[in-house]
Amino acid sequence: MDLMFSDKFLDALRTAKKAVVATGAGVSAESGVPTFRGEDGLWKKFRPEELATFEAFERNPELVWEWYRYRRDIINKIRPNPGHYAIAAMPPLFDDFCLVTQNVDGLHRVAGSDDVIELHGNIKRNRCLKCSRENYDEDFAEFPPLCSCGGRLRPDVVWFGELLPAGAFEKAEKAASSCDLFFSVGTSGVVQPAASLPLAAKRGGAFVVEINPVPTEITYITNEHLQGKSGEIMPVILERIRELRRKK
Ligand code: BV8
Ligand code: ZN
Repeated sequence: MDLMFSDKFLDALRTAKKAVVATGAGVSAESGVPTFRGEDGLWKKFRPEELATFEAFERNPELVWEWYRYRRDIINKIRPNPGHYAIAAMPPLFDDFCLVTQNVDGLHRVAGSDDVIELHGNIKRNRCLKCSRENYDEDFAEFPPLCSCGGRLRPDVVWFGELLPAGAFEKAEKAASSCDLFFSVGTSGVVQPAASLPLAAKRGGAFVVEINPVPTEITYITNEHLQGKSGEIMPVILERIRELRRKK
C-alpha cells in the first residue's frame, strides 16, 4: 500500500518520545465486529437509547441481554486483525506509550497489548448489581442471569449516562495531553468524553494523526488524516517508524 506521509508526520514518527494510540470500533471492523454508526452498524438495527442505557436494562433486561449475547457470539468467533497486531508491536519503539480504547471487545489484549485502558468496559465481563462481584461466565442457569448472591448480573460495559471506570479517563487524558504523537484510529469521534482526547493531545502540542476511511467529527483537529483501513495502514506506520529509527 503506497501511502503518502507528510514530512512533518515522518519527522514526528522519527523523533516522538511519547505516543498515544486511541481506538474505536473501526479498528475491529476488519475482524468482523460491526461498528456502531457505519452502514452495517449496530445502531442501525437498534437505537442506543433503547439498549445501551441502564434505564433500558431496567425496563427490559431480556432484550438488553439478548443484544449483548448476540454481540458476544460475534466477538467469540473473531480474531484480531493486522491493525491490532501493529499497535501491539509499537510500545518498544517509544520511551512512553499508552493505548486507550473505547472498544469493549477485548481484541487489543488478544493481540498482545497488555496495558490497555478500556474506557467503556469489557463486553465479556459480567458484574453483579448487588455485590459488585465480576465474572466471565457465558452460560447462565437462568435468564436474565443472576449472581451466586442472588443479585442481578449486568454486562460490565459503560452505558450512556454512566460514568467511566474510576481513573480510566483521567489516566488517558493525562497521557494524551503530555504526548508528542497521538493516533486516533477508527473512531467517529462522537462519544464523549473519549472524543475529547485528540483535542487534549493537540492542546498539549502533540502531532495528531487520524486513521479512518472517512473524515470524522475530529478530523478538523488533526495534523494528518490517513484515509484508509487501520488493518492496512497501521502495519505501514509500524514499518516506517522502525525504518526511520534505524537510520537515526
Ligand atoms: C458520560 C459501551 C458522564 C456499551 C458505549 C446527553 C445526555 C446524556 C449524556 C450525553 C448527552 N450528550 C452527550 C452525552 C455524553 C454521552 C455521549 O457522548 N453521547 C453521544 C452519543 C452524544 N456519553 C456518555 O454518556 C458517557 N458517560 O458522559 O458520563 C455523565 C454521567 C451522567 C450524565 C451525563 C454525563 C458514556 C459513553 C459510553 C457509552 N458506551 N459503548 C456498548 O458497547 O454496548 S459507546 C459506543 O460508541 C462504543 O463504546 C464505541 O466505542 C463508542 C464510540 O463509537 P466508535 O468507536 O467511534 O464507533 P463508530 O461506529 O461510531 O465509528 C467507527 C469509525 O470507524 C467510523 O468513523 C468508521 O469510518 C471507522 N472505520 C470503519 N472501518 C474502519 C474504520 N476505521 C479504520 N479502519 C477500518 N477498517
Ligand atoms: Zn452478587
